[in-house]
Amino acid sequence: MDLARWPFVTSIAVAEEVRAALVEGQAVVALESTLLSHGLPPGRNRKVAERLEAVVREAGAVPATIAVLDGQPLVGLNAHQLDRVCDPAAGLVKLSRRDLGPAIALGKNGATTVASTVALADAAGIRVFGTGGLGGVHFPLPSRSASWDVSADLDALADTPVLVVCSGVKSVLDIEATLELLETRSVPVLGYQTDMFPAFYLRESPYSVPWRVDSAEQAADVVVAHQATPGRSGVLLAKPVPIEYEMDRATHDRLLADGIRLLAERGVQGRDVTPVLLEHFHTASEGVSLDANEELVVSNVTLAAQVAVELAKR
Ligand code: PSU
Ligand code: MN
Repeated sequence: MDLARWPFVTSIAVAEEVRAALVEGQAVVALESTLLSHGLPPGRNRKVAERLEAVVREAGAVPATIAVLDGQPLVGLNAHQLDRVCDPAAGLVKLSRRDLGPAIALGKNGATTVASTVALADAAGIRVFGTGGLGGVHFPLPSRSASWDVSADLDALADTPVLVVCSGVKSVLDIEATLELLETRSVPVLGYQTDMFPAFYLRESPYSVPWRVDSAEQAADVVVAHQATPGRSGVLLAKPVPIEYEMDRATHDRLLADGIRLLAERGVQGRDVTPVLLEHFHTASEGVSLDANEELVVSNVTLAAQVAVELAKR
């Protein structure tokens, strides 16, 4: 036990079912709460929360949705806690990893991003996490030569030995720079049944993945082998949105251009960028992007559960 981390670990409330599965060495999949509270509209988010937990169970694993409620980090939520996460009236703050301390100390309600979910999952002993899209490197503002808006999700992957299953990064990001940074930080990037890195609503970005796997077994093999190499980085497994839900590229590019203009006009910055952009897509596409978002998360979480089941056998 790393004594320096002990106070943090004991402050986390792990749900009984999750704790039992971890003790028995059974498969557990961590799920984030930001995509529910800040990425999907009220009502719809609660249904998605339930669907995600259901697909994890169908695959033979235990779901652990992660959030902070009343200053308490929770790993595994009951129905009432999921209600609160999905209720806009509960006023959940979007918490990156750096926000965990303040939220705990000040007794806040918060939704965890990839970065903070991965940190809490790791502290609880969970090795697999499924989500929609990873944060990444934003394009620089016109006033700057380089971007300083780089998601903490990348740092979390760089120093947390967790498998993250997602559909790449949102197309508003600088995908090329994001992939470069993942290389610098020694995070292996695997394409699931694809040679191209996906772009969230679209199945392909113009960039190839360094490695490809074609089954959950192969992905589990890579995780085990990677964790035996020096360092504490995680693994990124990228699975494209299911083909029948991929957005039309022309529509996508138009909405993206409008979205970027909207962000500039409204002066949206920092942690509000992603939620505002997702909202714009969902409204302007009349729900087409919402369906795509839901289906890609469900498909990623299903794959995460399959890999977790494989890992539990080893
Ligand atoms: N995937 C989704 N919807 C989301 C997100 C991911 O389908 O809302 C969230 C995740 O929580 C991710 C965050 O960590 O977007 C990235 O935010 P930022 O770019 O501010 O780091
Ligand atoms: Mn950011």
